[in-house]
Amino acid sequence: MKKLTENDITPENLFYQRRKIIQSMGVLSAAAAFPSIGLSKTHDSRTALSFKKDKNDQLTLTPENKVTTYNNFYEFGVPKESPSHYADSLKIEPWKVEITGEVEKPIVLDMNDLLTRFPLEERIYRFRCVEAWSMVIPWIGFELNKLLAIVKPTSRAKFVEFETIYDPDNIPGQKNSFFGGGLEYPYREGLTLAEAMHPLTLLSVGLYGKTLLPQNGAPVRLVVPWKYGFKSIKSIAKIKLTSQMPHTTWNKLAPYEYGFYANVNPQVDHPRWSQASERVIGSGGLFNVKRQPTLLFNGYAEQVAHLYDGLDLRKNY
Ligand SMILES: Nc1nc2c(c(=O)[nH]1)N[C@H]1C(S)=C(S)[C@@H](COP(=O)(O)O)O[C@H]1N2
Ligand SMILES: [Mo]
Repeated sequence: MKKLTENDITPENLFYQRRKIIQSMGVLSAAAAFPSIGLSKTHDSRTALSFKKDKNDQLTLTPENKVTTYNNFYEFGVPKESPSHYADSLKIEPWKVEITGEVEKPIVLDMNDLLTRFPLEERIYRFRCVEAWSMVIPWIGFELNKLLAIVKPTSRAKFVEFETIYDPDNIPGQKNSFFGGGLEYPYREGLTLAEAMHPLTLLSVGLYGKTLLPQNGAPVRLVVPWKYGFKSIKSIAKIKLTSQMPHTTWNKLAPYEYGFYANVNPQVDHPRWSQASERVIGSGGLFNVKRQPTLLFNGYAEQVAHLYDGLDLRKNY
């Protein structure tokens, strides 16, 4: 998979180093070289949300400008800064999310439903990408189980499959496979029903007090804080309850590297790099981004370990 990732080729400190060198040449302005940094957006689609505050003050938040400019959203290009440049082309109005499959009451939610039907709450969660970097993000959303309670899964429902919007006319990576990192689109992810029902599993419609920017998966994305970030699928258009384990995008591309479970685990390395520690995005100075140990289940073991009783976490990576 992530055949070559930004992590392999452009560590963040190198990126800044590059930018400094270009600035110091005095020829190019930083804005010309890195439009996302030098130019603020001419318009900002975000609106303020009302929500119940998370009282958790144990974690140090990643600066908002990192959360919105250091992204993985391959539909809008592979380099970390690409989604913040290009994801504005995502058409989010009107938006519909279909919930179908093994349910008694299939429904379609529109934008208004997503923002008003379920009381919104803030959740300050650790976020750990499989590429060994991490953030702490104040998400806003509601528990997926609240939505599942409305559609009523049948007794045959064992898994939940998620699909990102498919709209190649407005999503460059879906039109051009090279731009889109060679993934098969639409992007798909999945959870077991028990994982989907867990109170930590969030459908997020915002972060830092406002609705999501497109690069973060507007208008609605999944957040599963104890799993690697690729499980947290963005810009969801379809949710389907199934009896069979769903095909998921990264697992299909490179099954040996990306499992269905993808639980954060410092003891199970990625075949091409260690998962024992992680770079803390936004920490330290330009040249000394902090590293910290990776935590089992990303620090949520107490809440989620029971979901995997009797499962070999090495085999089921
Ligand atoms: N549709 C879609 N969802 C996606 C991705 C993607 O490329 N396409 N990347 C995943 C990966 S690898 C990560 S780490 C997170 C990044 O979320 P963030 O950019 O909001 O931090 O989104 C996940 N969801
Ligand atoms: Mo990721």
